Amino acid sequence: MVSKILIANRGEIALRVLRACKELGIATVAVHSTADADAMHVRLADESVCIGPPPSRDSYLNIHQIVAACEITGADAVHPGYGFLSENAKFADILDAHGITFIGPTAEHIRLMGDKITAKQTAVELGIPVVPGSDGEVRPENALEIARGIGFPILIKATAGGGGRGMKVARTEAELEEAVSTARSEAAAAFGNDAVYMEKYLEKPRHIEIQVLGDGEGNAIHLGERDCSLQRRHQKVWEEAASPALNDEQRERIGEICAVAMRKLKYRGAGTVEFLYENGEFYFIEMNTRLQVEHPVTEAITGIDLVYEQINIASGKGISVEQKDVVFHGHAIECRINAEDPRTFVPSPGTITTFHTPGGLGVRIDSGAYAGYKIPPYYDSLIGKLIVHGRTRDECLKRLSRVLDEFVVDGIKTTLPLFQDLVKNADIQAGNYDIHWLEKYLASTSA
Ligand code: MV4
Repeated sequence: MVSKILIANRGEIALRVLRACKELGIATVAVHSTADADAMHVRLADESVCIGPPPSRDSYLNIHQIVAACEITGADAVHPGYGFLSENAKFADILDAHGITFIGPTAEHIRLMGDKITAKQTAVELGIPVVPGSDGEVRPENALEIARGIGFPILIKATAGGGGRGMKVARTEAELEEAVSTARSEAAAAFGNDAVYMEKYLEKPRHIEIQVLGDGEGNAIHLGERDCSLQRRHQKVWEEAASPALNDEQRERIGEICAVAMRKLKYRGAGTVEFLYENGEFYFIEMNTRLQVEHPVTEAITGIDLVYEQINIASGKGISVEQKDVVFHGHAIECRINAEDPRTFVPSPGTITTFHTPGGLGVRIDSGAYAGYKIPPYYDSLIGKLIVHGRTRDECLKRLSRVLDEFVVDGIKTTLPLFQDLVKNADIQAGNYDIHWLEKYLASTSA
């Protein structure tokens, strides 16, 4: 049982988790840094604890402070949100040692998926299709032989990586040695681990991810896909469900592969299996063992509250729906509204003077922002998410265009104008884009 949840996060996701707790009748504890004393998640929680100074490492990443806040308030469970400690196996272990429920997978599954080589090996064992590549780590002395076996172009990735850091493309044999050496030193600098592996480089894939839920006892379901191909520097900008690239049969097939895999793994909680998709084929790249920023598009088309499911699973109540009862309705698009210059993406912290949010059918806004709110400079620049739902993709796009016209944020720069442009773009309207589309578009429109 779970009766009081400490939310170890801030911003819109802390609010998102709070809302599910309230609907479940579970008491909430907010934690915050000194920079977030005026934040909405602090105001709306039943109790709050200040856990340290502004830098994340001293507050939202400070495990001891968070455990102490649980002890002080009597919280019996922690929801980590995304980012911060959400995929920290040590945190899950420490909570366990204190008899506090971590609302998420086992520490063992977090570790398994946190190492990209063991994640990929596990995917193979579970019957998930992967990108052709090296069998584990590649040492510089074996690189050429392994690369010849895979075939060029080759992508070198950090074992400890994720999010695109430490990746290097080698298009020819001549480029290989330097690419391996650069990837290794970048990996060492970024992750303190210079191990790398190799994959066939896919030139123009889409990024399609499958949402899964498992009860930890061998029952698991999938909730379809999200298309997250529209990214800039590995930061997602626009996500949608369903993917404009998939038909029902492809969705069923890859979804079922993931659900079966999660049953075999006895996966617990919410997870996302990430794929690259090219020429009708799916290639596993990573699995995220957390709730993701873009989860609302899945909620919009399934009607299933993912945080409610996470909490029920952690309470031992299992998943509230069976696979046969999961039905997809219409189309949803999420726009990440960042406090950034819409052209340069330079952060724009400061005070929001006007915050007028749109409304109407099919509109959801997840945000902790309000008029008078001062965005602190210490954290990521996401100030809100706009999620629009329609019966068809076309209806969703038209609604999004209307909603963007209503949205007013003054006092700071935001990425709203970028979405005004994207929603009118012919490629976007046609669903005709891959993982490189947005960066090419931004380069072509920067005059
Ligand atoms: C790839 C790839 C092409 N081929 N793997 C980037 C982040 C990391 N999660 C995986 N990434 C990629 N892996 C192979 N074999 C291209 C990328 C990639 C990418 C993937 C998803 C979304 C945006 C991307 C942007 C650049 C590169």
